[in-house]
Amino acid sequence: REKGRLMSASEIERTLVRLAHEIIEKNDGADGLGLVGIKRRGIPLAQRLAALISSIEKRPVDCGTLDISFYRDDLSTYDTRPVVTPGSIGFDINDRKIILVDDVLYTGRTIRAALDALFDHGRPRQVQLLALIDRGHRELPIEASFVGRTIQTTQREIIEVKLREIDDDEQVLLVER
Ligand code: 3GP
Ligand code: 5GP
Ligand code: MG
Repeated sequence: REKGRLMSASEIERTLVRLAHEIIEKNDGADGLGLVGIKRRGIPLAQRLAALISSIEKRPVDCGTLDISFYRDDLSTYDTRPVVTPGSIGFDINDRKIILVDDVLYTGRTIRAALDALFDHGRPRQVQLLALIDRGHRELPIEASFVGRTIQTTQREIIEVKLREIDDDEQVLLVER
């Protein structure tokens, strides 16, 4: 059941522009930077941010992806951890400043798993975290370096993130389970 709209398409766009500037400000430019989007909706967000940073700084910005669905430590049905698909990140992360990008930050378990998967690919110099929405309810000591919106939610609420690349629609909704 829909309870309201949290962000419109233009609000998402403006927030991404602001986040791109924050990333550049915190990192003194785009030198050594690499973005990594976490499957599904983190991927188009990372690609848009990389394009924004690239046009602001007038230089290419690496952008890769991670599929961490098999890495979640709460999925006990998987008794072995799968090997990471080689080349999913697509650039050398060694000594780079990596920004993990996800749409919604919740318990933090996905990010913990993403860090595991990331370090299977190499040794970044630093890892930062960006979430479009922080909905609270962390179960691990993980916080985002860059946040689009902080939304206090109940456990029964869900943030529905719709992005044009995946959903043919673009907005953020608050939904009751
Ligand atoms: P995403 O992969 O595009 O980010 O976790 C898989 C998908 O399920 C996520 O999409 C997310 O949109 C959706 N989802 C919505 N609410 C929840 C939730 O409370 N927990 C999890 N794990 N996923 C959720
Ligand atoms: P975690 O609980 O590990 O922080 O989040 C698990 C995954 O589900 C992450 O990819 C996160 O983006 C997604 N997720 C968790 N809660 C929500 C939510 O309310 N809405 C959406 N769209 N994704 C969510
Ligand atoms: Mg997500």
